[in-house]
Amino acid sequence: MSKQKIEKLLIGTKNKGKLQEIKNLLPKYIEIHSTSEFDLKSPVENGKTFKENSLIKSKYFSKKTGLLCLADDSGLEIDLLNKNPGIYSARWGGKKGDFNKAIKRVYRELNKKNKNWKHKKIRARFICALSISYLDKKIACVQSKVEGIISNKPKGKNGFGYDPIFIPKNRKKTFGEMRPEVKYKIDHRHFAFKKLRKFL
Ligand code: ITT
Repeated sequence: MSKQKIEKLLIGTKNKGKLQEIKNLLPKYIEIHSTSEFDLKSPVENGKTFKENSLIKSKYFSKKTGLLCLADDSGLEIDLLNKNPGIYSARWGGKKGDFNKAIKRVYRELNKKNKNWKHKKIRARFICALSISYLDKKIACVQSKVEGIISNKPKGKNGFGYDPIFIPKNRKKTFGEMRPEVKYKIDHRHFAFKKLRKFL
């Protein structure tokens, strides 16, 4: 598999932000397909880790379409919240995926833990597990992360999800304030992709 170049690949995600970012990371010779071309629901993500959930998605979408599938399971771990929302990051946005709501919940939970949190460095990291499967067979599964802190207010309109509240290490701006080309070169997905490159 590693010697044979991939020609066609389905990106097994319903998240438009991820899809855009993944399209940018993939080599241009690959013919990319997205889940919107098919009438498919998402699988139940009942894994205990990012990697398990990523494999659930890549296997599910591959079996449904017969295409080789790349899936991403990702999320934000906040140390003061015992690493939550973690694998539940999407669920904190509710059924409609409302990230204003998810961000408000992050601030509410931080307030509960420590009223003074805005004056402290709240360590956090984005994690990304990427997997490639063909039908029920795992071809690859890798994970990477980017360390940072939580901004004491949401900043910036770029990106998606929790981008407005995450400031990567050694930077001043949140991901939400960065131009996409800048974020794409330093985030969790970029580093996971580096590990995946040998399979492409
Ligand atoms: P799919 O399962 O269809 O891929 P999803 O949004 O449900 O879409 P996840 O279960 O992996 O995906 O949830 C990850 C959540 O973590 C996602 O909804 C985002 O809110 C957040 N997230 C992941 N990567 C992010 C990034 O680069 N910037 C901001 N938020 C991110």
